[in-house]
Amino acid sequence: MKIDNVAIINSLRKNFALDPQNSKVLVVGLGNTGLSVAHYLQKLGINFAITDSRDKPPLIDEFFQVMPDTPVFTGGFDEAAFKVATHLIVSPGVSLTEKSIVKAIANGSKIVSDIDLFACSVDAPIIAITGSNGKSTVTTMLGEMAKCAGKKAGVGGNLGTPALDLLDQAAELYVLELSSFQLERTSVLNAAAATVLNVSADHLDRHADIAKYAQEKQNVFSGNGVMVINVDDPIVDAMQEEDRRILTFSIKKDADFYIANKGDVEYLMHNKQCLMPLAELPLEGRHNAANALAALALGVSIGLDEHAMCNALKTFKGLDHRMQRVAEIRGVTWVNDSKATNIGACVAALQGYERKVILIAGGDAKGADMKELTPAIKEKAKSVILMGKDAGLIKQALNNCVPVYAAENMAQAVQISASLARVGDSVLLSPACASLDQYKNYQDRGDQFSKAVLGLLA
Ligand code: UMA
Ligand code: ADP
Repeated sequence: MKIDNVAIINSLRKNFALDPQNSKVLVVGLGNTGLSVAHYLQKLGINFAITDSRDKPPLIDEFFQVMPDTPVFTGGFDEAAFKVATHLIVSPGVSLTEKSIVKAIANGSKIVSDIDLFACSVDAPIIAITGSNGKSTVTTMLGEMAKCAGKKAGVGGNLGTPALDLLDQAAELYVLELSSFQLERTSVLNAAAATVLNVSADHLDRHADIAKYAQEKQNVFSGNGVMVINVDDPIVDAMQEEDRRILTFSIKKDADFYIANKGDVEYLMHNKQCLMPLAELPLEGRHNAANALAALALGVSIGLDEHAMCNALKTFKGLDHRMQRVAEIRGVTWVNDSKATNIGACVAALQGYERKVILIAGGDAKGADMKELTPAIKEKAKSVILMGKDAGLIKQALNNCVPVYAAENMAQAVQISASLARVGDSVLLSPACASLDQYKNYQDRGDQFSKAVLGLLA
């Protein structure tokens, strides 16, 4: 860790009264976050115990190899460990409404997140990116932009490398994707620039309602850095604070970063200046123009060169499982948007099409009201193939406004789609739901889709 341990300990003491000699730290969750926290605490010489409710957490073997002497409690949350803990470092996958955690907080334990620890440990500017959709795309875009501008950036957080593991390499700036789960338990983030890309219903099985969820997202603006605001989204627009430097972006109206026609050509614009033709952005969908504008605004706010940033956008390939073209077979285009794990992402995908598509959707709706999907499906889908746990909810919400077919698995969904598709059609996997009811994760779901599609060639 190329960081000054004394300065970090002082910061932890000041912000969290966390003291290596007297505090009793309990790390809750032994996944990627828990392991990164464990490495961090070990390097600082802070003793801790670790607990996970699962019998065999995924990284337990790796953990024992490097920290064999640390107390580990698995197969349930150990009451005794929570009782003595002065500080709980809780992984994002664990809800703060867990009984043991609620009780510990009532008894005076402090909640600290891995993002808090990270913020206490770096001097380089942090760019923080959250939102219901587009986080990974914008985070990756900005990482590429920094590289093109000759800056060494650490890129991670909810995407890829856990934040604390980024400390292992020196960086001139950090680009962090942050989830609502990470933000709800973070109190000292002071990002140099931050954005909430958009807010639409997601994770309502964990957050009480959309207002509470939006409030957790808003936490990304804590401190006094630049606020990058999507003025097309009323919930985000209302987050603007007085006395802050604000950069706005919009794909619909005038803003600091916006889209305008010059002759027949649409441009990405900054304050009346053409940055690049939109057609040179090699990504499908209008929502990706918004993502590009957000990334440009974030980059400008920390002084990255605009020319270099545009060069990065022109060569940006996009991420797998997001509007990814799998194949064109017998005149039918097959698109994998498996990462569309909520309604907002599916609606954005559908809105990108001029012709009606065949949509494959379904999975775990995570408590969302599927009726919000109906208008976009009515307008943009010619038929829908439903699968997974909440297929019934979607079918009910659609109320026969389009033909609906049931599939038990992806192979069947692809077969049904193939039988319906005609030359010139697109088949879009954009499930509007999480995948965990039927798949290991969204990548597994997308891979199974691609495999079944390519199987049609045989
Ligand atoms: N779990 C238990 N008991 C425990 C601890 C965890 O049952 O004691 C379960 C959780 O309920 C969850 C799973 O284990 O289902 C993983 O939880 P975790 O917090 O231990 O996971 P990590 O491996 O630490 O990964 C977390 C993020 N996971 C979640 O927020 C669920 C990862 O984001 C993130 O990459 C990683 O930290 C590093 O920062 C994943 C994710 O799905 C990709 N994020 C959600 C999203 O993008 O929608 C928010
Ligand atoms: P996140 O990290 O927030 O989940 P991703 O970049 O991984 O975001 O994209 C997730 C899903 O959301 C994909 O289906 C993608 O096509 C869609 N998406 C990306 N950007 C946006 C946006 N700005 N608005 C709506 N949907 C988006």
